[in-house]
Amino acid sequence: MADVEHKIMFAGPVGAGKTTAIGAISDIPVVATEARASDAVAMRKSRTTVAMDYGLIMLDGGRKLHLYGTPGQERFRFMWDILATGSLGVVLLMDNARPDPFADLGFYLDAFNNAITGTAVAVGVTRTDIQPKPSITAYQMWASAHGFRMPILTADARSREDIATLLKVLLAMLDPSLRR
Ligand SMILES: Nc1nc2c(ncn2[C@@H]2O[C@H](COP(=O)(O)OP(=O)(O)OP(=O)(O)O)[C@@H](O)[C@H]2O)c(=O)[nH]1
Ligand SMILES: [Mg+2]
Repeated sequence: MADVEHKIMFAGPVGAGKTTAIGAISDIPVVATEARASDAVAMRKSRTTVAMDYGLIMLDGGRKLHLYGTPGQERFRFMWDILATGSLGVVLLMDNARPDPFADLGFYLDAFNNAITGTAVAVGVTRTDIQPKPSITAYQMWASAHGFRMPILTADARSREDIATLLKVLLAMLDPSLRR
C-alpha cells in the first residue's frame, strides 16, 4: 500500500532533545513552534517548543512517517494528549543530565500511559556524553522493577544515526514491514 501514513510522537522533559532529534532525522525542514524561553527554562537553553514540532520521513514505497514532538514544559500539557491521538508509537527522550532521570521516566510513562497502552514505546537516553550515570543497565533494571518492558538505548539527539536506530527499534516492535 503506497498511501499508508503513520504517526510517531516524541516526548520527554524540557531540553531532552525532541526538537533536535526530529530535525536530525526529518526528510523535510522541521516545522517547529519555538519561542524564547523564560524563567527556569531559559537557564538551560534559549528556545523551547510551545506547541509542537513536525517532521516527516519518507519510507520505502512512498509510505510516510509523520513525526510530532511535544513541548516539554508541563504548562503545555494539553498538547500532549492532542499529539498522542492516533500515534503508532512513542519515543521517550530522557535527559541523563537531569537530577532524577528515573523519576522523569516514571512521570512520562504515566503521562503517556494511554498512548503507550496498545502501541509501543522506545526510550532514548540523551546527554550520556555529559553525564554517563545512570547507566543503561540501571535504566533497564528500574524499568523491569516497575513492570515495564521496552527498549532503552543511548541516543544523542543530534545524531541522525542514533535517532534512526531508535525509530527502527520502535517500528520493529510494531510492524517489521515498516523497517526502512
Ligand atoms: N551534549 C549533548 N547534547 C545533546 C544531546 N542530545 C541533545 N543535545 C542538545 O540538547 C539540546 C536539546 O534541545 P531541544 O532539542 O530544544 O530540546 P527539546 O526536548 O525540544 O526541549 P523543549 O522543546 O524545551 O521541551 C540541544 O542543544 C541539543 O544539541 C546529547 O546526547 N549530548
Ligand atoms: Mg522542543
